[in-house]
Amino acid sequence: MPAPRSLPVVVWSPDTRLHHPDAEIWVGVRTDGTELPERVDRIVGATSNEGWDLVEAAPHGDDALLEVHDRDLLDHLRTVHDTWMRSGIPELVGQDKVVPYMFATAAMLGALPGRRPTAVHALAGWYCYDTMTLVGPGTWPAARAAADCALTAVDLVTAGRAAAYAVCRPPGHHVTRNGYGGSCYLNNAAAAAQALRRSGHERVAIIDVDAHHGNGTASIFYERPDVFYGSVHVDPGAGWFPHVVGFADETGTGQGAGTTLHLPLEPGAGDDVWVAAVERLAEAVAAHGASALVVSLGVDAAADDPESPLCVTRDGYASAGGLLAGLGLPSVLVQEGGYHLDSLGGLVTAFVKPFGASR
Ligand code: SP5
Ligand code: ZN
Repeated sequence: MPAPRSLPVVVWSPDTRLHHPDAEIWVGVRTDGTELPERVDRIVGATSNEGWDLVEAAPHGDDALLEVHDRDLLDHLRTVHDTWMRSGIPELVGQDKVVPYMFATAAMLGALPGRRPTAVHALAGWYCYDTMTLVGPGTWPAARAAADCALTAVDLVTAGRAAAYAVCRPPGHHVTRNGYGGSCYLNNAAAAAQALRRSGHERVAIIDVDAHHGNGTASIFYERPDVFYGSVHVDPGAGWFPHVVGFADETGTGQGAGTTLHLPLEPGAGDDVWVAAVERLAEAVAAHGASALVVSLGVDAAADDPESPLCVTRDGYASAGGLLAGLGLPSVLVQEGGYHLDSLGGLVTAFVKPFGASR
């Protein structure tokens, strides 16, 4: 029997497993990767146990991606691993993943313009802004598949589903127009929001409940009046990634003044304050007049998660899902972070479930 139309539909792709970040370089040390392919298996397993429809992502062209990213970022991600493998570096030092060693920040350039480097080991840091987001042979096909998951979810919602959840992996909210980092390569949520705009929604809202501020998404839409970005996250000023942005006084600029809302929370914050913040975000979505919603669904704010100090429970995620589903908007839910394998699936289904309740 086909599932009733009101159940959430889950979009995935086996290709999202092709990215293998077996290591992250953190403070100069090679540490184990956290954003693992097994995340997909855990999430898909949990959604299957709920009996939700599972749909494989359909390939999409680059159009929606090119509206939120520069073409040269896409070209770089597609080609850089091949270039790296031909560069002699793997034979020289044994590094077969693309890792930057220098970054052309304002500290290096001052008033000088800076020129795109020719050496691939320098080029790596022209686009990647940290040392934790390595590129291997499967990174581009996986990142592209993750974007296809998000865009297929948009198609399903545009065709009349109330909500669709995309198992995007690798995640995307740290990717700016022209730079990547934070375990992210392509901004799936931004592409989804832009695709919803193109499908006719004049005002779209993105709500980001990942434990970290989505600096990529925020920066892409910071000057846009039509796409609202609201996020609850651990206070970057308390020492957490992305450290330099995500503060409450960043509210948008120019035409986009007032369409960004950042709600940073103290480390240790639990369900009461976190759910109250999500409620404020939901109110802001309504005030913006959005007719469609994108959720950047990171579940790394959970107490068990190794990558954040927030202490949200499964009940907290369920309440947050209920508040956002209660807006009654066509909704595209996009997976972001969440690294505790044993609790990952339950957190995701707790949040997504209210989007399938009769509306
Ligand atoms: C999408 C997402 O949740 N990205 C998280 C980016 C934050 N990464 C900061 C990592 C800080 C160091 N963690 C130690 C990991 C050791 N493997
Ligand atoms: Zn995160």
